[in-house]
Amino acid sequence: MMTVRRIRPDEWREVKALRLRALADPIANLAFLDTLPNASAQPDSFWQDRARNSAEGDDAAQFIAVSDGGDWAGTVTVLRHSERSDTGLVVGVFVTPEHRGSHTIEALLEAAAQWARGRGWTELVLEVHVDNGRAVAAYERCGFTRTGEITEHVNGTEYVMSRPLAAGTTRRLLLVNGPNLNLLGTREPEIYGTATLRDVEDTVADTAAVLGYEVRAVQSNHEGVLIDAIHAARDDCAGIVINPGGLTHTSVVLRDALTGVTLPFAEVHISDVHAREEFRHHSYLHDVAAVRVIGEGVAGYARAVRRLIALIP
Ligand code: CA2
Repeated sequence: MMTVRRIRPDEWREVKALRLRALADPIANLAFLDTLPNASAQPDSFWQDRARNSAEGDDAAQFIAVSDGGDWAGTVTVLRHSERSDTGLVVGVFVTPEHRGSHTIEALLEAAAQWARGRGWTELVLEVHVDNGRAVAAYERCGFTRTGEITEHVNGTEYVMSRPLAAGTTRRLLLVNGPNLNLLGTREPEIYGTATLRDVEDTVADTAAVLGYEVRAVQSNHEGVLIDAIHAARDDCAGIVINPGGLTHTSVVLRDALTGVTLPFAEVHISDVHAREEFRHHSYLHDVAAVRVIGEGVAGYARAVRRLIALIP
């Protein structure tokens, strides 16, 4: 299994290592306008700036595929096109030889497409060397077609390929926080940490946005309000991330609502419920949740979002 995510600003060493690997690769280096000696000579500040911009910027995003073993299997970067404001330019595509042919490129380009769509862009374009038939075939599998244009670069002739990004396809998740979670960050920091509900909602929205999803967030201390929000999700959401709070251990009604709407959902608990009182060990959702993240603090919400989205077709 491969996880695709945007890079983090502090990952400049890994960004550099993967880039140098790409430039050293005899096939992949056809694709790059840079050279290994030039990239190797760049100071740390170059890689630090590059990682920061593509981790946090609105005009650039670098995605990586991370294998189960934790190694970086591939990367794709999307930049705002310098001449067409509604277009993303895909650059820096590289998959390590050991991960080629395992749908890594599809997953990376899908993440890039979703991010670009989230920016309101309507098209992705890229350039691919005419001698790189394998890459042309991979891009075609990912929905790119040749536009008929060709460009000339120092490393030879390239085809221009483009892929439309259908409008109005931004997908949405419902984030549900149950009773008492409005108190997050104000009490019991030794159990729940210091992040507030607002922090949780922001983290979930940011994580989902990278993958092209919007989030509608609801918190309520009233079971019926939560049930109504879950029912409404049927109309416009692709999945649900829920921390049901104490209702986890008591509510058949909540379970019925979640199974009734037939959306995949992720059950999140900030604390390690299994290490706490006996009555917290049982969850009415444990056998129907598509994803469960327990005891990873507030960061567990972001992981739940990524795992849930990976399951949505
Ligand atoms: O660990 C979790 O996320 C829980 O779902 C939180 C629930 C608890 O009943 C579950 O057993 C585990 C409680 C949420 C109450 O949140 C508070 C946060 C700060 C201060 C007081 C309550």
